[in-house]
Formats: sequence, C-alpha cells, structure tokens
Amino acid sequence: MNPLSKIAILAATTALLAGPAFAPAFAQGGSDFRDCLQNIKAEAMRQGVPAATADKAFQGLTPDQKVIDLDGRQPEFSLTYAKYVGGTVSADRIAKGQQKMAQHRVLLDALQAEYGVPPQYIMAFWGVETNYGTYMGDFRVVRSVATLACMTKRTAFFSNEAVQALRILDMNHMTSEQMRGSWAGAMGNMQFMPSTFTKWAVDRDGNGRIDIWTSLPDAFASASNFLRGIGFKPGLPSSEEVLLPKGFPLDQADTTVEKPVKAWAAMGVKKIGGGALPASDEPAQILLPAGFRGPAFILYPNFKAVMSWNRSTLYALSVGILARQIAGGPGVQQAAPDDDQPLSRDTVIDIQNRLARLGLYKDDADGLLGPKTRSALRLFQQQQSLPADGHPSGESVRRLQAR
Ligand SMILES: [Ca+2]
Repeated sequence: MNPLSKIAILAATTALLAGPAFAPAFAQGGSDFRDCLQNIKAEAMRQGVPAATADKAFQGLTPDQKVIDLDGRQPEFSLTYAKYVGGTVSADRIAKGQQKMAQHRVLLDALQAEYGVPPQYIMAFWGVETNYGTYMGDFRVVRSVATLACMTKRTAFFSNEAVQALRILDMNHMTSEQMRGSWAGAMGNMQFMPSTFTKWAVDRDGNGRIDIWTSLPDAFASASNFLRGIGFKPGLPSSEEVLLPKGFPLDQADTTVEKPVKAWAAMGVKKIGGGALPASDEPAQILLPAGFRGPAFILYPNFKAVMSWNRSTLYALSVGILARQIAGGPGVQQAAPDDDQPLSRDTVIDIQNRLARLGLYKDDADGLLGPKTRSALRLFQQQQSLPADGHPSGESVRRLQAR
C-alpha cells in the first residue's frame, strides 16, 4: 500500500471514531485479549452470528504487534495541497484510469444508469484507494480489527468493525484467512471497512457471494451503492477549479461559508476557462487549498458525499481532480505557490500556542491544521493587513513567530 493511501486510511479511521452503535467496556491489556474477544463474540451473536463462526475466526488469535505499531505512528508533517494532489493525481494514474474506464465501459454505464454515479468517479476512487486493485493489503482483517479493538483506545469503533467482520464471514461463508485488507481493516478494491461492507456492499455478478476483492462487478456496484447512500447525486461534479474576480473577499473562501452557485456567479466567480458557472441554486463553497496565490475551487454538494467516504479535504479534492481528468477534462490550471512547505506537528502546535496567546485561538494545541486553526490565522492576518486566506504561508508563519 502506498504512503498516501495509508494517510487516507488514517484520516478515514480517525474521522469515524465518533459514531459506533455500542460501546461496551472492553479490556485494554494483552492478558485480557481473550475476554475482549468474548465480548465481541457476544455482540456478534446478538446480531445473529452463530457462535461457531466466531469461535473459528478467533481460534488461536493473537494481537498483531505490527498493527499496534502502525496505529501508534503519527504523521509527522501535514502534507501541502501541492504534495498531496501531486502524489495522488499522477499522469500514470490518469492514463490507467482512462484505460480501465474504457475496458469496463458497459458495466460502468449500467451502474451509472442504476445508481447515478458517473464512471470517472468509480475509477477515481479505485485509483486513489488501491491504484486500481494493485495494493489491497494483505493483513488478516479479523486479526487487525480485533487487535485495534482490544489493544488500543479506539475500542468502540473497532469492536463494531470486528462484529461486522464476523457477520461477513458468516454471510459469505469465507474463512478468516481469506478475508484480507489494510492494517486498519480496509478491504478489497475499494478499501471498504467491514461496517461499510455489511451496510452497502452488493452482489452484482449474481453468484450469491459479495466479493469486493476479485469480482470487479461486485466492487464497482458496491462503491456505486455506497456513494448513492452517502448522498452522491447525478448532475454537478464534486468540485471544479474556478477563477475568482479581482478583489474577491478572501474571508468568503471558507468551508463554513455556503451560498447558492448562482450567488457565487453574481459575485463574479467563473469557471477557470472564463465560462459561466452552472445556473444552479445548489449550495456551494469556495476553497483556496494553497492560499490566495494558488488555485481556487468551487465545492458542489457532491463534495460532501466524497468527504463522507474519507473525511479529508485534500482526499476529496484529489478524487474530483482525478475524476475530471479520467473523463478527459483539463487538469488544474493555476499552479500552487512553490514555496509552500509541509508544516511539522511541532510547528503547528507552536502556531496554535501563539494564536492562543493573542486570544485568537481557543481550542487544544493538537498539531492538526483544521478549520479552527485556519480561522484563527485569518484573524491574525487581518490584524497584520496580510491577505486573510487562513493559509499558513511562509510569510504568515514568520510574522506570527516574530510576535
Ligand atoms: Ca458476486
């Protein structure tokens, strides 16, 4: 699995911590691993899994130290827009996506007619998640999610994943040995978590089993069904590059500011080539992922659906950029500034502490460059008469560190 996919999965798993259905008091220690598995088994049985299925899957199961180590690893730097998109949307990935889309055209067209998701989006997710099925991961999913449930603090989320993994073994009559995925339990061509599989995966080729590992009809139909389920609608793309008029108020380029597409058009926002935006009342936002000197994007409602797949803005942006180019559209026209450097966690913590001392930032100094840190930075930039784009450019960071 390539490093970017790992980061995407980190983002995905981190984002999903909030909403498990149940949260029993699982033991954390290694010596209590068997007790923890028993609790998972009990919940699985409440959800209709036969005891024998759980016993077979858990027989001789031990925690996977490699998974614990990978889980403990914090990414040291926040990637910049240019590095993330440059690494995700490569010329090779675009070409391969076009070739795969042509190869599977009949199936993809049928899925679009049924689910409303255009082929280029299925190809883009496939390309970003596993480089078109090249890196699906070789960890035993039951062992990974049981380890994460019983040996880390993310017990509730991964206990549910372990229960869902047992349900999959039961309904699909697979062995736990056959069920493979990433270290964090993401499975098959589209890297579905077990809970995504049990909720959204479908048997498209009609052989009575859902196989998102080796059946592309099953994998693509499952992705289409999932996207439709999380709100993807036919019509506007997820995002597209735009041209902002001179003097555009930078405080409007913020994901918390939502206006109808028509209202952005009335403010002078155009497609990057100079054409008019679609005459639509759909809500949209403007994003400057590399600050005011870089490209601008309009985010349409489907952007939120893409973010429900993976709650990372750069991931969602990359999927939209890749999909557009797989479909033969242009790449991003405006270059990102080449002096943008990835910021280390320590630098971001320092930025947050300085903003807090100025009374502009009230959250934890967690080293993550989220919307609240960007808003605080925007206020600082306004005080300094800098372009207030909320972007931690070299200039903004230097001014802040000089305070
Ligand atoms: Ca099947």
